[in-house]
Amino acid sequence: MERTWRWFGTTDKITLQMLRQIGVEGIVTALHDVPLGEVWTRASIRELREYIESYGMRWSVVESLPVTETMKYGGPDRDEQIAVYCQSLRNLAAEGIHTVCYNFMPVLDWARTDLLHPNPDGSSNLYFSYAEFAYFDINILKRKGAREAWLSMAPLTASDGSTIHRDILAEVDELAATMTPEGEHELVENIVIKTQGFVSGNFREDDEAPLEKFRLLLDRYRGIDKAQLRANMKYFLEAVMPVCDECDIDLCVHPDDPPIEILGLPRIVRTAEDIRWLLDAVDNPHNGLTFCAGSFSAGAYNDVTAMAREFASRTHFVHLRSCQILPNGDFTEADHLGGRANLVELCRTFMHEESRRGRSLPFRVDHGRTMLGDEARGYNAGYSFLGRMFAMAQMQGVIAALMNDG
Ligand code: DNO
Repeated sequence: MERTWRWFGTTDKITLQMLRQIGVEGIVTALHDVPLGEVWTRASIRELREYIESYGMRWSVVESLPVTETMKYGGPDRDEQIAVYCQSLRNLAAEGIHTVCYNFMPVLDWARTDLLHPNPDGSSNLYFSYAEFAYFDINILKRKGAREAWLSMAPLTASDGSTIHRDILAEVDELAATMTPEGEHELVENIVIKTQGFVSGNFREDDEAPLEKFRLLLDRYRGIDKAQLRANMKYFLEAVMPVCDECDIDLCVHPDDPPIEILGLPRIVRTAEDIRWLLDAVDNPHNGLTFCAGSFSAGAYNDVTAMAREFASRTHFVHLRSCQILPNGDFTEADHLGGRANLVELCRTFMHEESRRGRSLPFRVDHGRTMLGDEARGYNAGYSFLGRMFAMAQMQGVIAALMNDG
């Protein structure tokens, strides 16, 4: 499997010199400076590609070419935006880049409530707390109907399949009793700014009124239910597939992270049934999947090993990461050799797939612990250096052992 690493461009504190020393072969990146909705020009793609190549690596995967909100909710300018998207795809292919990751999550790209959740050993991990997320929704965002929605929320499922009985509203009220303005500020930073700002999403690190923007975006989805969002995704896929065919681009959707419905928004890339739907809706090998084991493993209803086996033939990019669901239903990111996703088994499955195809599949370790001083270096949330390097070495060992077994 091709060892790749997500790198955020020339301003990333983790440099290509560093990555070369630790054995990275391919780079996963995007033109992070291009504003949402604008064409990625051939010249800018070439410049970044040549920069990467000057360090002896290749630009293997684009993560992500952003699908703008209008394409997701079906706004009046969606065809215009699809044309921009197609042009960027053509330009990428012309520069030799043929694997493109994207997501179809409304408004929020990914969500966590705590970015430095302490582990007993002194390192830290990303964490998602239902109570804190509900607090953000009800007390900070003040979304209309939020309290009622959390009240009627379906019970959470534990890792062993049992039902978790939890009074989220009581927990929110308990949090409210001790919450400080700093605590609220931190939640907004974690949910909206620090996790979204660097992934070329809707929010920037210097956004002055992120909550206003958030509410406006949520508004755009009024009346968009699961069926409508699916229809919009199918429309998008049907429109871009001819370009993918013409340019041999593997487009691979990233699952919803976490795989739950949040903020009253439909999320349609969460479960095996969703993936089956989207691969069948436009049955073309170029319409593929980014198999993000971390996102899938955060949902107790997802059997990650079975999903890998079922969808390997349509997987074009693999994210190796594993989550642990806690007894109260919250989840945290586990060690890469632990948690719900059996990454050893997943490597075996994808290595079989590689032999079947006769070409290698790019993988990257997704996220990693923050450890041994990573926390003081100002890396992007979840994208530490030492923690990710440690995880990559673990995965490299697993892959070497499997290769040895034949
Ligand atoms: C977060 C990432 C996501 C992912 C995009 C893909 O760490 O997994 O930002 O890159 O959703 O489009």
